[in-house]
Amino acid sequence: MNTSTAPVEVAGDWTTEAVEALYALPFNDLIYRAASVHRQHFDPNRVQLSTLLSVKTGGCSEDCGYCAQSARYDTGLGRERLLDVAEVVETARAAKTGGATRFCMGAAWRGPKDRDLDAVVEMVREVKALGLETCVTLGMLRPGQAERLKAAGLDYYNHNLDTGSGFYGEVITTHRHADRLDTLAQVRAAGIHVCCGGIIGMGESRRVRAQLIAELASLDPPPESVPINMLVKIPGTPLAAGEDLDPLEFVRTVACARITMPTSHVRLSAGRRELGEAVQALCFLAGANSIFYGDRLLTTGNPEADADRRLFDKLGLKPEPVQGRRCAGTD
Ligand code: SAM
Ligand code: DTB
Ligand code: SF4
Repeated sequence: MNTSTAPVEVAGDWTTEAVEALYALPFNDLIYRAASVHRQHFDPNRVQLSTLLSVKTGGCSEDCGYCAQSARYDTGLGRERLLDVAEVVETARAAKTGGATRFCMGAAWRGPKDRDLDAVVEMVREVKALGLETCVTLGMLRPGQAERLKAAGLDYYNHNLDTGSGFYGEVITTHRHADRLDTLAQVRAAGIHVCCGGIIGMGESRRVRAQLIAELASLDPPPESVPINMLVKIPGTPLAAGEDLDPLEFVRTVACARITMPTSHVRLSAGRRELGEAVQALCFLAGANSIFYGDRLLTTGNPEADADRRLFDKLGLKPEPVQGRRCAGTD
């Protein structure tokens, strides 16, 4: 008997209160609902694989309290140059050989200068030519920049809301939540798919987590790709000393993302090493259907590809082919 009286899927705008009510469901009811929604829109045994590369590491002007790459904190990372296009293309080719279908290039910038964008445009063009989906995360965009990226063949732009708008100023003071929305609007207007999610475990309340999910789900349309990151504590950053979040709260967050954004790919992102296999398995059950694949994220470690292949074998999961979604959708 299904003891949950609420409907299995609710369309339309999500309020913080409605998402809080999902979080408050008994765990089994929440996971059951999320798994049911997942099966309506996707093959539940397919997972999309994205590989990340930091193409410009460190020395960022912004003060994001979680970030290893902010120049304001002594995290032991120096400022590196922008990688050469050839170096990036080699790494992308290896990622494709390893089984990734999307290649995501990250830069530690507040936003790209037009000169920097020339090189990134070339990277996008060449990575796309390998037959990979392309994604970049470069910070805030200025008018015209999204169009240049689109013309080069960019499929996705990653720009996270990171946390609920009510908590944003506690974590970042050098730019505003509204600036993030402005860049997301430019990305949409240029016809690029949106990759937008957030981080949990930064000392925020459950209400803030519910606000983040509600704000993501209320983007119109919701992001095609939703990375859910567990904070990776970086020594030297203001958030390094906070308390650990219960991993089951991470699973609940994945489930809430799945229910509120039924046709989006929900990506189990930073923090997988710390979550372990059993919690990751619960996340896949709760509707996560994408991961970062490869032994590095941007500056920190990720499970080895071999370990992920063994986990997939244990769970009977298969990598998703490019554009492998089962039902018609927006991405
Ligand atoms: N500078 C660009 C920006 O801020 O959008 C792109 C790079 S930034 C590192 C990309 C995302 O990585 C952030 O929005 C955040 O969600 C995630 N991230 C960064 N550091 C993290 C950490 N220590 N733990 C979890 N997620 C993190
Ligand atoms: C996202 O949401 N998570 C990725 C990607 N988008 C760019 C980055 C995670 C970074 C984790 C910390 C690090 O490696 O520096
Ligand atoms: Fe890190 Fe991006 Fe913030 Fe810069 S803007 S400190 S790279 S999260």
